[in-house]
Amino acid sequence: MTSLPLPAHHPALSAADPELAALVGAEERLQADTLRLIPSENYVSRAVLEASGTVLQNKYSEGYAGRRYYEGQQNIDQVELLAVRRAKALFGVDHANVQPYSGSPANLAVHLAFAQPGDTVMGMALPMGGHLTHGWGVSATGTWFRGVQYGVRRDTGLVDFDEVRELALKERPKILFCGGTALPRTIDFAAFAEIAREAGAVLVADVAHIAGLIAGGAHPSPVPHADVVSTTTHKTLRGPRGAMLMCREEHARAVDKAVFPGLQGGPHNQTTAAIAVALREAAQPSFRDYAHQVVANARALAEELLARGFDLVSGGTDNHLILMDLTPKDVPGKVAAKALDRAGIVVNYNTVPYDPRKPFDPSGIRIGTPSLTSRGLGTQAMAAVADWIDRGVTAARTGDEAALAVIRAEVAELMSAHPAPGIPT
Ligand code: DSN
Repeated sequence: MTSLPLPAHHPALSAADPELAALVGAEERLQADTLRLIPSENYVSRAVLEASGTVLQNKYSEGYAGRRYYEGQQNIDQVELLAVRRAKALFGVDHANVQPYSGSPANLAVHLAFAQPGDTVMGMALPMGGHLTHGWGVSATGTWFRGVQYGVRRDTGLVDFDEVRELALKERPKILFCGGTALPRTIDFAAFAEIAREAGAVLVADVAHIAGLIAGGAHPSPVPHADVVSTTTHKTLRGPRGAMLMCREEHARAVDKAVFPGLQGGPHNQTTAAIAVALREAAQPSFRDYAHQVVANARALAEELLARGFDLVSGGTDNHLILMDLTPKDVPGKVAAKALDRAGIVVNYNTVPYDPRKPFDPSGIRIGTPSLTSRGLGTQAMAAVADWIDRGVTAARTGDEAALAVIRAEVAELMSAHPAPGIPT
């Protein structure tokens, strides 16, 4: 039995399973006390958390609203239709499917909808900033399909559209993915769309990282350009862990069929409800302010890091994300990430383009500003954040645990002044 304190705001859980309740409480404290810089994470509101924990999870509802394989859908149909309606309005799309369990199943569903096993699919290489599910070799999308991959230029860290066009015209993929997980710059959806048209490919914009920025008007929308938009709902969009596929009407049937019955069974209705809540939140004027502040904070943080001699891939950022190559600092990414974690700063180690090191021990770290912005930190706080990272990376190199402990105390003090959304104090 753990000796961790029980969270008083989870009375039923604490009474029924104190061991688990204590771990939940500990995670709440960890998320409250630390500076969370992983760019794909965020803090959801209490309303989103409550919707995720409702009795909607007790219900099976395979199928779609009005066409279910189970009875008793009077409320579930309304929940799903509400989420769909809000997604369509927020992103300006013809069709939205809110049932994918998460981003990877959503992208696999796209493969089922538009390609046959063995067909060629094209996406950005994982070590260049792409995603596993865009045809990378170790993923089902790269073993059941024939993945071909583009990258970024070594000198600029940016996509070379001449290279993408040349590859697409040579390989003629059925699907062309744009987007990824470590892309600090604006995605030129129009340029990708032109190449996809020339090559006869379906263009899928995977905007999982930037969906909230798009909803808030802080990043251009893929909607006029892409055939399909794939996104998770839990990153900058600040919803529950889930995903959506959005598309033009002409692709609606193929997408729906691929999600169910092609890939999944019953949708997670409690998640659908929480997605609906998050979409309502994202349609408020305050969310536009949030999205623009995320970008302003990332830009300010990038400037502060550059001023401290950090090497940023592509020289900076246009969005919420910064990718740093720590080679000039003489510290491997993993060593730095683990030291920063001990200092209360949570990042992830990451490959950088053309990384000579291995993915499990790469040269870089990846950081972002969605979570700290959700806690109300503004550009004026970014000098302190950069300073902590700088001191933390130096301490990682010299093995100075005392310096990490000092940073941890300073971080906790700042965080205590900025309560975390969704976490009772
Ligand atoms: N795992 C997500 C990320 O951290 O970017 C992508 O799937």
